[in-house]
Amino acid sequence: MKNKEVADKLYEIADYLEMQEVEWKPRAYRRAARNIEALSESIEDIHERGELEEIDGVGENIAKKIAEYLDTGEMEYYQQLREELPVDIEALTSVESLGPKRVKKLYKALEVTDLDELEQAAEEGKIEEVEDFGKKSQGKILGHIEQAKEGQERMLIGKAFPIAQNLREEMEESEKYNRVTIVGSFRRRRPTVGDIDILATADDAMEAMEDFTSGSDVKEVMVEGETKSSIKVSGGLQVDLRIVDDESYGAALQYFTGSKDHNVTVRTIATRKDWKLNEYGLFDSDENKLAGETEEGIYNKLQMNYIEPELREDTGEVEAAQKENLPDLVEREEVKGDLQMHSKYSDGRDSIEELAEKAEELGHEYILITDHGPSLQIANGLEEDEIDEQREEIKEINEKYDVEVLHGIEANITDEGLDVSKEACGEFDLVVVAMHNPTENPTEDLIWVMEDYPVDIIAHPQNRKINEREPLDLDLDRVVEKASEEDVALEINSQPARLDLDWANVKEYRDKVKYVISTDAHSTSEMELLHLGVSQARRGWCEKENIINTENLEDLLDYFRG
Ligand code: DGT
Ligand code: CA
Ligand code: CA
Ligand code: ZN
Repeated sequence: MKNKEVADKLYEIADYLEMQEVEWKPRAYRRAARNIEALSESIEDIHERGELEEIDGVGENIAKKIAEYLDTGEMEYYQQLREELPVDIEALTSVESLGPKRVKKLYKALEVTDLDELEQAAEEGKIEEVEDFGKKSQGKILGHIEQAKEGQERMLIGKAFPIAQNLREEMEESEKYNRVTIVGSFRRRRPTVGDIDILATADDAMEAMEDFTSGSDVKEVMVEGETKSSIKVSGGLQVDLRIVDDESYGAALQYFTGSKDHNVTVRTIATRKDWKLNEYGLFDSDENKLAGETEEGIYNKLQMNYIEPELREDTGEVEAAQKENLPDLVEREEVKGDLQMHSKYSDGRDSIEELAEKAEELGHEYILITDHGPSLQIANGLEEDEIDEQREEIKEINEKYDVEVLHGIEANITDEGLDVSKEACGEFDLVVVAMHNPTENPTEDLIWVMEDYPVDIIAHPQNRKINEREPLDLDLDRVVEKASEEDVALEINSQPARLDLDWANVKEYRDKVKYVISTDAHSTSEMELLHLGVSQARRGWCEKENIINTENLEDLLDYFRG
């Protein structure tokens, strides 16, 4: 599947065009790229049917370029842009505070083309001399280069998801493999993954490996062996495949799911009994095999409950499993609605009606429309008359559809306060607030807004962007205390780069405050991301009771109004 590869090319084209200060075109390329990334089907299949133009945001022009790339492996337009400005745009713009236009300035002034050259120029103090840069921005660049370098190595799980799922499906359909499971950090749903680890059984291991290393999406074969192979697929993602025996499949699952720290703790339990645990099984001191076919078998033999993969981070789960005290983790099917999404009224792609239709398809009982408040100009925030218009439209839609469409807003907290008046807040079904740019005193500001306004939910409380932007400097103890006092829920946001509140904090505060899981979708396809937020809630040990949008509509509204 070349979806990510094609999307990356289009993103790069957008950046190159932005460097050349071309208007509106960059947005068109980014939109197309985002939609291609979100496809669950492979773009090669769509191309084969001649239906590239049916992808949202892909017009004749972009479709031609994609077709050229899929047919020949090259895209002339891209090559041409790259020759004009031969810089590693993807890497350079991944440095926080550097956008395409500033990258161009650095290239023109200092011929900086990649991260190493950028680092060198900053260290030598050359950047502060460039027009529009100063000592401060030079310092900032230096401070963020390391993060950018790391960011290149770990991929967001949301990005890796379609690639991994597709690989797994292809393998499941092939006769070369019998059982196939994705393990490692992916199975634990860590927010970022270093690589994808796959475990399989096969009648003929060599044949299976050959099939794996000659797949259509293989960019590079790094290791090819009878039990383990490593390849690189589009986007530079590494995939490891291990072929194991049926009778030790459970032991291998347990071992290769990790985390390493979890495994160490589990192994200690075995060692205390004078037993041995490895990827082949659990053995007593006479090498008799006690368990290994299933994971449950191993955990149970060690006198503990089965531990869900999301919990295996060595944060107390082994002890809880021994005491039969593990949480009964919340499941995707238990979530009854989605409490953050954007329509065309602000920066979303689709109409409220399209969002409602999609919600019904997903089986939601309710959704909350939360377009941005007026202060978020870059996201086309709503003005008062648009809010009224929206309210009317939602009334009409509610007459046509079974799903309950609630009228909300994502009001923005700035140094000037909340961008929606108290009165206006009172008119919404639910009020979501967020801080999209840090204020002088983020903790104080969140607290007084909760005190003064009828707030229901704090969206992406830490406002982090994984690999890109540090979380807000918040005193979460105090925010949580106030939120709990005011019946305000904290959001677990499902956007791949956000996954905010972070799972470790989710775990820390789960008995002190309630959560909601939302997608913050900017299109109907992003409404499918809910499972990512659910997985982070699970990593945070949440049960159904911790998540308010597992309640039906009536109880949900009672909670917030109570
Ligand atoms: P990643 O790839 O950095 O996102 O994280 P993981 O957890 O997927 O780590 P990875 O790919 O290096 O290895 C997959 C799993 O295999 C890991 O979670 C635990 C197991 N494993 C690999 N090497 C070792 C090892 O040297 N010792 C132990 N105890 N377990 C290992
Ligand atoms: Ca891994
Ligand atoms: Ca690995
Ligand atoms: Zn937001």
